[in-house]
Amino acid sequence: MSARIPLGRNWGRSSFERLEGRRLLSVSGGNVTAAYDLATNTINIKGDHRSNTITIFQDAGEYFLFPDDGTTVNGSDTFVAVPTPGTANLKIDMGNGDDSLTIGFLEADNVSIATGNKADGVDIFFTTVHGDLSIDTGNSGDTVNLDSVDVDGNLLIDTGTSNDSVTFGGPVTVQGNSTVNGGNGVDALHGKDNLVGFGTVRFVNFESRNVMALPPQLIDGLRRADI
Ligand SMILES: [Ca+2]
Ligand SMILES: [Ca+2]
Ligand SMILES: [Ca+2]
Repeated sequence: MSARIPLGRNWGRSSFERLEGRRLLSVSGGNVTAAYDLATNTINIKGDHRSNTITIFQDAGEYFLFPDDGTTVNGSDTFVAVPTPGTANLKIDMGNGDDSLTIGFLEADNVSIATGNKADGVDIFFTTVHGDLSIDTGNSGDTVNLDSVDVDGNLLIDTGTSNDSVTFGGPVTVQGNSTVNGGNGVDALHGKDNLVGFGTVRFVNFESRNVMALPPQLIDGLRRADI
């Protein structure tokens, strides 16, 4: 299948899905749309109410979106390539459902991620964000894992209600300010020593964490109750 799948087209999935009853009964799968907006230099990626699974990476000036577990991207069950003039903003809204988003081996400007209700997983590795990286996983027990990530702007992670887990599995460097908020629930923070922030670093609302000695520059901004 050609990698040059037109973006934003309606591929008539609804009629196809009526023929394939299993998809109607299953909450996994669904379709994710990806469309590049030149005016804002943004790739808008939108999931639906089902449990969508996609992986995004970059190669040779194109962003690639790979669906898995029955999910499609712009109707394709293989992959979609999104060519852009240079590094682009990624605006990702996975919608409700138990979504799984993996981002790796890419460079982007601002990256904003929302995963909505239900239990979601967000994994980001070997990625450089030239602007801000914001991750909002909404309600339910969500998992966020960052490993080998550089952020030139600010980092904002908010895992919302229910019992969530945030892991800095490898080095994460943030030039701006970092706020990692577990929200309501009993939230776990792992590997916080892997986060090196040159601005203020705040870990808030985490009830369990693998406590490591914080470098003095990371103390600034920490609320006493959160240490
Ligand atoms: Ca979804
Ligand atoms: Ca969620
Ligand atoms: Ca929480």
